[in-house]
Amino acid sequence: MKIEVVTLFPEMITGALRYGIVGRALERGLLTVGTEDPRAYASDAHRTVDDRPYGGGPGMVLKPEPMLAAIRAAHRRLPEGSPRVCLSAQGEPFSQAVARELSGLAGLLLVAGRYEGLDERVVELGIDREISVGDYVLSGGELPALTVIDAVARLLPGALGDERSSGEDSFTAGLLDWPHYTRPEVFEGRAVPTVLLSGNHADIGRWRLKQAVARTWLRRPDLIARHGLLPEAQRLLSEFLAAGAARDERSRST
Ligand code: 9D3
Repeated sequence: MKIEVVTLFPEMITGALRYGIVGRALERGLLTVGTEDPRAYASDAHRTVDDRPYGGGPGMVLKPEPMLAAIRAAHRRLPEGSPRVCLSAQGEPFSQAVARELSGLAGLLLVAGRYEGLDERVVELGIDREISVGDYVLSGGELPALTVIDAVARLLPGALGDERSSGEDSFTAGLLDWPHYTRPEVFEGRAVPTVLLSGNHADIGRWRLKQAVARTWLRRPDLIARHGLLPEAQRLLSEFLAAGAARDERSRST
């Protein structure tokens, strides 16, 4: 897969991609990431890329000429038909489903804005799709672009070791993860749950699924509303809730 990022801060992108799974995917040639700096297309001696907003008000807007020139230059290096995606707080919410969709592409252009963002005519002429990474205010599109690259890269075939798989199994799809433990067996007075030392893999599997379902129910009920629960997960959640009700009943009388 080939990705190009249009950004005023290319080193934010290249610097962050050297590490971990994405770094290895780049080394293995599963992925290439190039950058294009709109400042290279600024026409004046000061290399100006921003200007005051028509209509007044605070903040600056990215000038259209250098921005569209950079988008077109980067897009020409990508396979025909590669979508041009702008990272924007006004975009559709990023999700694992969007990451999966993008990971199937041969090429992807990401445009990171700064200041108040792009001139709307650049969006009309040079952008196919807008993506947001969540409902909070960032200072630019670079960290969102890196988020998209990271989520997409780990889905590319060969990006994870053969031992790991990016696809969740059907039992844990749409659930939060269960708690993890490693040595020592007791740490600062806190013991590892005994079931994990039992060697009984059926019991361990049920315990993990129960933990995952309980956590999801407590922390992210929206995920359960969206994905539903398989009968086995539903049964384990009922057990968890019944144990809680039983505990509440006991503590009421003590
Ligand atoms: C007048 C209000 N503006 C600033 C407080 C709005 C605004 C402009 C530019 C808000 C954020 C930004 C920069 N953000 C992004 O480029 C961005 C973003 C984000 O802020 N949140 C979530 N996802 C994204 S994707 C790109």
